[in-house]
Amino acid sequence: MWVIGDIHGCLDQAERLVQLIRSHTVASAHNDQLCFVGDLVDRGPDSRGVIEFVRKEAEHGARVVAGNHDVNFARACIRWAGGGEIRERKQVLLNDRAPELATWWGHGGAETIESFSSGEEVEISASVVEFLLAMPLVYRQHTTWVSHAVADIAKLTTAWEHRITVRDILNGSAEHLAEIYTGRDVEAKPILSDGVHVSGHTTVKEPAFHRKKTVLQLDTACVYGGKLTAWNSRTREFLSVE
Ligand SMILES: [Mn+2]
Repeated sequence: MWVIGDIHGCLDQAERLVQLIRSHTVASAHNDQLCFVGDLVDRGPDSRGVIEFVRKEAEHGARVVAGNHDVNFARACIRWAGGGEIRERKQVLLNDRAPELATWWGHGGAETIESFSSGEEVEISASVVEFLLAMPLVYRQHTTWVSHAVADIAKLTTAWEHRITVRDILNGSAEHLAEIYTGRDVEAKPILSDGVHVSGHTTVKEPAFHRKKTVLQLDTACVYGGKLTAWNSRTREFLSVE
């Protein structure tokens, strides 16, 4: 499997990285699954395009887990239309100062709204909202675990076994699992007995292994002028684009 780091609206880098993976795949004759670590949206120029791109890849077998930014965007969508389609004037949405949206506005949410607008009108389809709500927190393939942030293995196991999604987080039934998309303390967690736990969330200059190589941090800050990185759990290769 190829695990891909935080995209944050950087559609160009996402497309080029997946193209690079595809040409690599042709050369290696192995068709490894893609898995995105979440934070598809916010800060970058084309969150809408990134969601479309990842949805298309998902139709062909790619997986994605939810990041804190995806959860924040979903929370706003629920607030504005209860899970249905959103059609509203951009300024009305941008002026919504509800406390539950404060974090999102402070972390690039306005760029996401901009990407869903044409002129002064914003349109977010119900199928986009449903895609966000259905994002799971954890994906596991063999001994590789993927979640947006570093978290206790017991929590990862719970979220995986119960197929916990963003919907469960927002309806309050899984709030105790929020560490899975917000955790940052790599050293505090018990290490896996085998396998690798791959995550994004905390930016690193180069992909960084911790805990006797059982924890990998893959967010190489593409939205801040860094690069977008992918890691292959079978071959342990890295690929990246600037
Ligand atoms: Mn991020």
